[in-house]
Amino acid sequence: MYQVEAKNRLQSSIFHPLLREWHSGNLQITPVNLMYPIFILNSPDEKNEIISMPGVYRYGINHLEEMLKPLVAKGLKSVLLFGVIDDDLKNTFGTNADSNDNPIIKALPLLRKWFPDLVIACDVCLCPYTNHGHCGILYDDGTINNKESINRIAEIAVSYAKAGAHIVAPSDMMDGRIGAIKKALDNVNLTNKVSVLSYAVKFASGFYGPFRDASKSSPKFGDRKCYQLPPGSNGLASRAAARDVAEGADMLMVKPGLAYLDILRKTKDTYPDYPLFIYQVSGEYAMIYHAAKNNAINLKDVLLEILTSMKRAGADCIITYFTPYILDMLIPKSKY
Ligand code: PB1
Repeated sequence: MYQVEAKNRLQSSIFHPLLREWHSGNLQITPVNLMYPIFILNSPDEKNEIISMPGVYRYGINHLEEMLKPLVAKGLKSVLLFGVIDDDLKNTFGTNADSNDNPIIKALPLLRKWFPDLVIACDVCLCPYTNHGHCGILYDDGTINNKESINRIAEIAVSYAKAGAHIVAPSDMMDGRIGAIKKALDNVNLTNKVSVLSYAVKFASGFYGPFRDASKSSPKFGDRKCYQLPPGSNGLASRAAARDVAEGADMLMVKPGLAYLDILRKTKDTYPDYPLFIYQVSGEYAMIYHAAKNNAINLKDVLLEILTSMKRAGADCIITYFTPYILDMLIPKSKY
């Protein structure tokens, strides 16, 4: 029987109106171009503010509906889910990541029921669930076992797909995980129902500190420089994007944002046929927040300026913790 090549399967990019909109190009900053990252705790009734990211909270499942309802009413179109579990639930394989008591697995069917039009992306990685805090499976010597890692990442992606994710977004940066995920989705006949948003061009950045605090996902030893791109690597950035396109990614991402707008532009120019996401990461959020808090900048003006720079540099969608604030900014105010 004729096998359609992964990158020629277009249905996974068009099964939802929002995906179709992303593929249709949209030059204004509207809710369509925003994706809101949300931290979900394994304790259902807990809610706590993230010290390193003032104004950003971790939510137990029982807080999600009440938190999201007003944002969806203001036009929120998509969210990106991150699980946060207690250390005693972590192990070397990140077993909790796709277990029945994983906060993402539990939240997905509820979010789909409460907000049928909300597009739900799930970050797929091992670092929030491993006791070593790395994004993959390790050999005994502490180095990355790439083959095992991509199999495990693909397993987790399928679990989130089965639980109701519209999009799986692997942030692990393992070589070949996009192809592994696409094949795994194909094996369970979900290729045309779940989109793969690849963190294709992701750098080993100093801007991730607050997130690692938020999701308790710092590496227990070493760092992530053996699997995240060196900040100066133009060539590796191009090769990473080319690799993930060839393996069937439906959408691409550059991360972090502000310090990598040249890479964003180059990626968009090279792959104009792919929706391109940019992640305004936790360190960028904290930097802007504290500058505004200390009256060094006007939050609304500078945030709008930064968002505009990201759109100008080619971003189709901006992943930002400022989403609630921006939704309020976008609500047309009566002039009189
Ligand atoms: O906001 C952020 O800083 C995002 C951090 C990001 C989440 N996808 C990763 C960066 C890191 O901690 O290395 C998590 C990696 N899975």
